[in-house]
Amino acid sequence: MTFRFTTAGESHGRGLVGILEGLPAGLPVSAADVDLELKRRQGGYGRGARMKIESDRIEWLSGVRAGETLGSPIAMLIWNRDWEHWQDVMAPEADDPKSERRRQVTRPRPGHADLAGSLKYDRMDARDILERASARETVARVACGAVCKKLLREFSIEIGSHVAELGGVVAKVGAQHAAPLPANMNAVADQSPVRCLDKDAEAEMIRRIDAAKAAGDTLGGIVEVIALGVPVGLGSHVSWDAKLDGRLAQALMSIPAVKGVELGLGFEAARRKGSEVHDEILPGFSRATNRAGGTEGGMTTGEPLVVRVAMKPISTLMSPLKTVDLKTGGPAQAQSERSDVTAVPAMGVIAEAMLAIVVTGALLEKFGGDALSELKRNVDGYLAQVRARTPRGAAS
Ligand code: EPS
Repeated sequence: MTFRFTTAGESHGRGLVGILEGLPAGLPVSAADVDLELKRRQGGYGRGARMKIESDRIEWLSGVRAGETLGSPIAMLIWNRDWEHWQDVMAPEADDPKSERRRQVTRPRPGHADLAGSLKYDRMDARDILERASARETVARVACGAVCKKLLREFSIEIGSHVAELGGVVAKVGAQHAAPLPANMNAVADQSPVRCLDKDAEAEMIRRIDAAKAAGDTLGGIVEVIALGVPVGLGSHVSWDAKLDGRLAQALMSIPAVKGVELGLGFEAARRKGSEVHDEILPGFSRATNRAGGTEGGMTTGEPLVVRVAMKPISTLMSPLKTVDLKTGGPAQAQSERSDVTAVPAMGVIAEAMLAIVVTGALLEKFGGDALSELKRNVDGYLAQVRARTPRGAAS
């Protein structure tokens, strides 16, 4: 069964749906496991009033029975509480031709999907675009990612993230800094209002969020996402679309407002000599360093996957930029709907989900199995084969 996932739903519509197909039967999973991740995504200093309205939880629609997956498509539903206030605006039924729908958006926001989407889909009301382009959709991604994380945990693969930069403030903790990452990274990061592991940087980030809010502006940042325990050999060098680094870049770049994805040293590798970039191979096939960020030739190396994800500032500005009105064609100020000042802390949780989904896809592709027991046997057999290659007398 091919592994795939998709989502459906609009920001102020009835709700969101996440569908995962191709997971093995017999994986223990509960709504509480998923809701925990949804709660993490809702947090973060700099979020707007919407997060006070929502309290995201899933309802299983299919694919799980008696606390275990069935191997059939897993569908999860998350209701939008805010829909109560938007029922008439979002109603699927046609309006009385004499009345105009409320809350139309005709002044597209620079940086949002509003303008390109309205032209492409031939819409006069950009709400037809922005409702789906909204990052609210990421709730369903995080739900799917939470189930994937459960599967990965069965193989001791753990995924975490922290905010490495926000509003131009750089945290001095992370894979590229001397200060090591804590073993329980998420537990520590989740204690911080901005999910930052550097207390001094955290205080400055909060100051900058407050200042941006006061100025009607928004802030972006960079998150570092890390997967520990990933076995060597996921993905492949043989074809462009099999390469795991490419698949990670695509998945992470698809998160709303993400503009850059780096693996390991990323762009910095282009500035260094080869001797200062590549990770020397030690007896036992371990590495002296992990500057590659856990992939070589489109395959995992067995070292941690380290991905940095850059998010631009949110495009809804309370002090709006210039635009053109879709109806009149004349100059205007962009629409300023209620929004967040920054969603960088939440983006880390979303990036974890996307990383979990990609690694799950690669794991299932390599090892297959209709039941978790079968998948485990397949993984164990492969790991034994790799261990048998370790030269005699080498460190294990
Ligand atoms: C978003 C705008 C805001 C955010 C929303 C994403 O929503 P609203 O317009 O309802 O205030 O809060 O994010 C979420 C609702 C969420 O769950 O993350 C946008 O335009 O992208």
